[in-house]
Amino acid sequence: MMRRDDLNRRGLIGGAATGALGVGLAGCERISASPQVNRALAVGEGVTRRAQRLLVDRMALAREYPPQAISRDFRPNGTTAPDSDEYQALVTTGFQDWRLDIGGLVERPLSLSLADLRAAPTRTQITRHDCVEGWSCIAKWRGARLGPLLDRAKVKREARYVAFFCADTLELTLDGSGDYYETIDLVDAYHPQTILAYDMNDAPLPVAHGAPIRLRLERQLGYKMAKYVMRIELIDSFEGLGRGRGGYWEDRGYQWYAGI
Ligand SMILES: Nc1nc2c(c(=O)[nH]1)N[C@H]1C(S)=C(S)[C@@H](COP(=O)(O)O)O[C@H]1N2
Ligand SMILES: [Mo]
Repeated sequence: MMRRDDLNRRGLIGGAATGALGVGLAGCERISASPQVNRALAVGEGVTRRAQRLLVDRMALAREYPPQAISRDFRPNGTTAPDSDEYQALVTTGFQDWRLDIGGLVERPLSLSLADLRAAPTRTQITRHDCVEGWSCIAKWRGARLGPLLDRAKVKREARYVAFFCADTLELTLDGSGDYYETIDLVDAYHPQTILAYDMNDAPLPVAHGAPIRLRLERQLGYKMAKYVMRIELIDSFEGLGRGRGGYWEDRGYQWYAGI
């Protein structure tokens, strides 16, 4: 039976990413994906139908809701106000001096302002946020789609994951392993609903929910959706980050792939 691990070994998940995937996937919008994904979806390339189905499933859209479903009070969780002087200074100036750096295994590192992000290809979605602690809230998110940004940065072939580094430290440790970070693979990075959200319910993202931007990754649990993202890096392994398991909560025992 073909499992996610097999896909990984075959290099279908977590490969380098450029190019565009054609139309016609059930329930999907036009998706730009990695050459590996494109190849896997093409017929007669030696990839089993089950592997194709797994990939198509990974790319299916999360459920979206009508405006009436939006939660009156969306519960903030984890860090609700990073306390570093650096972050406080950014808040004071309305994030005017904030830049999102996209680097690592890319040919063209980017440094983007909020205005740059607002001018980038965008998506708006009303989705449900599920926290591993057992609560859910629905909100409307608007943000820059991650895929086109990665295309702009030109992801190198050897890249397998996208790492998000946040402004907050959730646990004070000597080695910095208490800093919040997350990693996702390139299939998720290129999913059409994967956005760097700068608006929540038609207003700028509040500090409690991750200002100036937070990741929305609608097929996975809440802890994957890094708030206060300061820097993005394309990497080939997450062993060297934190305690090596791919994220702040993963380092403390949670699953790396938190599919819902
Ligand atoms: N930087 C950062 N991102 C984070 C967290 C955090 O503490 N710090 N908490 C995570 C968890 S467990 C959840 S459920 C959501 C909470 O998002 P919310 O505050 O918008 O509800 O953010 C996730 N992303
Ligand atoms: Mo959570």
